[in-house]
Amino acid sequence: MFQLMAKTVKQKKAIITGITGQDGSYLAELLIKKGYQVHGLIRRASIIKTDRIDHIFNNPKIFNKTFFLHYGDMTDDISINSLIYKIRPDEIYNLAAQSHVKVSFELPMYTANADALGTLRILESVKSLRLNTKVYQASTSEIYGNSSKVKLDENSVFRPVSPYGIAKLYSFEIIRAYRKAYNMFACNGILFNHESPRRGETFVTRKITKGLANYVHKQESFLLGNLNAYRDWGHAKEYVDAMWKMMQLKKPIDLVISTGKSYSVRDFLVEAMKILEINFIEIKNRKETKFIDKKNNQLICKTDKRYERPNEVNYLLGNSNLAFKRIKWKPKVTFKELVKEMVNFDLINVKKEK
Ligand code: NAP
Ligand code: F7E
Repeated sequence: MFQLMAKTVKQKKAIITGITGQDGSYLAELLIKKGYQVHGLIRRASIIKTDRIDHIFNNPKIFNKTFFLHYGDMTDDISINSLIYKIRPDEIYNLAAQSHVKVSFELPMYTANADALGTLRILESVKSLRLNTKVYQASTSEIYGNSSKVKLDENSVFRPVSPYGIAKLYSFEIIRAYRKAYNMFACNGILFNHESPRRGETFVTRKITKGLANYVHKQESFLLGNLNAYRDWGHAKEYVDAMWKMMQLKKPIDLVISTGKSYSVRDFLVEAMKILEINFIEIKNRKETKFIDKKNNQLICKTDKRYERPNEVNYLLGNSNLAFKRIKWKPKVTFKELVKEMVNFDLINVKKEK
């Protein structure tokens, strides 16, 4: 009897765009564990860049059985439409984006195409194919722009200041508009910064942990931009859990996903040096700030204007009370634990590279 019942449970199908990214890789693991058939959208590149999903890709029990990869691009209508037509998924997690805020000032058109119109392409495909597919959109705290030092929630004002934030605000609003106009299950997770050992190496947290590992093993120094910006940093693994929980709700809602604590870039750097037992002195002049190793007088890192942005978001702090109420989501990993995990990961990796 039990066997008969088990057979009738339909395996859910999900498409993840951005599967090769930090969040895509954690989400793929989570959905596979939950018994989903997972289809990832992947861009063609001249080099192999599936590092974050190689452990899934190289598992013959999973690859092409419950986990599939398909070439496509968020800027290419046909690839999005034909993938959705072919798979007819129960859920789509739209995580693909040109996700670097500073790069968005240099590539504003491309960022708008991928990050704003890409979402529209998904919504239009689901709508025109008359599917009941649920759509999750990876929204971001960058849509708030500069706020006073208050906890930001679902009702705060959105005033983005970067091409990235503005493209993501378009996506946020188009998700809401399609939800209302066509009664679609479409929701936005307004995610504040989330990091992990899988974080891209050009984002500040990973720049710091990798930079310090290089300093420890190879005595190389590194450059940073604005040390005074504050971010609400959580762990990516916990944030993908929130995405899935949002998609299991009966009715779609938008939720802020954050830790409720904010630290500066300087705090992150200092905490990482503390873990590595590096005693430093900070020397400031009008041009730059330097961090010098007290032990040997060597330069650890210094600031450089080239890493500053034309518009900066100075302070971000989220309020996830609604997420706790509606999906029982609460982050557990503390700031110190997050920094420690990333520092230890890079320390071992750089040692292996040597
Ligand atoms: P990530 O590591 O930069 O990954 C981005 C993914 O998008 C990669 O798989 C990338 O593919 C893919 N992609 C980029 N442009 C594409 C295109 N034109 N067509 C198809 N795929 C494309 O980002 P993440 O940290 O995992 O973030 C996931 C999502 O959440 C993003 O939408 C980001 O904007 C948003 N978000 C992130 C944070 C955060 O703190 N991490 C916070 C709020 C919102 P390649 O590997 O080929 O480059
Ligand atoms: O910068 C400062 C920089 O690039 C954080 C993305 O996932 O989160 C991320 O965007 C802060 C900024 O992340 C360097 O000026 C100093 O104030 O790590 P980041 P971000 O811009 O907050 C949001 C929520 C997203 O949605 C995005 O997709 O650190 N900073 N020095 C630096 N930043 C970088 N990248 N490099 C530096 O050398």
